[in-house]
Amino acid sequence: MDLSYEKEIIRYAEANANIALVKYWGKRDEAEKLPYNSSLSMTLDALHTRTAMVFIPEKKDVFILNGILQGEEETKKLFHFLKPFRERSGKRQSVYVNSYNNFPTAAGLASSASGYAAMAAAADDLFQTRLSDSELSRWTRRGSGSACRSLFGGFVVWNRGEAEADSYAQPFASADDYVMLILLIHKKQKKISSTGGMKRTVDTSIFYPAWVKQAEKDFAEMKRRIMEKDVEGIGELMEANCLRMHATTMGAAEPFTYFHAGTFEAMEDVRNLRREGLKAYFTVDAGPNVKIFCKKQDVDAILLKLQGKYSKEDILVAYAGKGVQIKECKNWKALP
Ligand code: 2P0
Repeated sequence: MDLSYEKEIIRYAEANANIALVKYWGKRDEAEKLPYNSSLSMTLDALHTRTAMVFIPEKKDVFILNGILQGEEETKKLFHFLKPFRERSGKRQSVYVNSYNNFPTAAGLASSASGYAAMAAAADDLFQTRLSDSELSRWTRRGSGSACRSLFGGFVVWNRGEAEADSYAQPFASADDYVMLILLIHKKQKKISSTGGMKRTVDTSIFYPAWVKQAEKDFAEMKRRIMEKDVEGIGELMEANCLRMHATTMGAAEPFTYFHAGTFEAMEDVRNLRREGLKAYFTVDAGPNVKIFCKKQDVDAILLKLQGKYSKEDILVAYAGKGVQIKECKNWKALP
């Protein structure tokens, strides 16, 4: 594949991943990706996707992800995602998209969140659609639900909304006092995608109605605790909400779990940190890795304890990230 289009890249969009403290789990509308419940996340500076997009004189779009030319299925998804940008702008040219993540793809580290957020911002910039924040979030949501939250920095809320038009994310509060540590338990691609796992849960889990009912309460309560800067309250509710989400998968037909043995062990390690007086709390997404939430001032003490058991390379330290940004570059290949 001729990658000479790389030379034409002078701008790109950079979006951070986000980790939910109150999870998005289940869609009431698959095509529009409308959730059953509202969710709340923290945007993380350490994990990002960079996406560059330029017009090309080809018949079809070209999509390169992490240096690998994507096949028909992924390119079709991209084409579908870009449709509204083309319709709104009237610009029909094909595009060359070059995108990469600075972290493992599809291992429960929210690669689709930063991926689609960067894609939407790059498209908005290239097609000059100049969407409002809420509209950009709605269009991003159609790519991947959690991505609509990655457009913004700090703590972000995604209100489920009553209809398509009011289901989008908004910045909620600063998360500058907090840190999310990411313990890499397993870096390989997961067996059950979050989209697939969510659908199986919605369709078959006997626990799903209870999840929906409780998640909306958790969402309201989490907002209160964040405003009160109550780290223990935030952490305890974050853990409970995470375990409630994962419980739904075990009530599905057929039952499944994203947890590995190492996930359980890491959760217990976090509880042990608390027994030793440190305020550390876990959450787990649609993959085996464990994220640990704490205050900035406690991060060194927590790292010291964790490093007795986990290697340095397996612990990422993420501070509050910013919202999506458009950046200029002279040499795409030379970017760090
Ligand atoms: C979240 N997850 O709130 C939850 C918690 C995983 C567990 O959002 O089908 O990739 O593309 O809308 O956004 C992952 O699901 O799913 C996710 P789609 P998405 O972060």
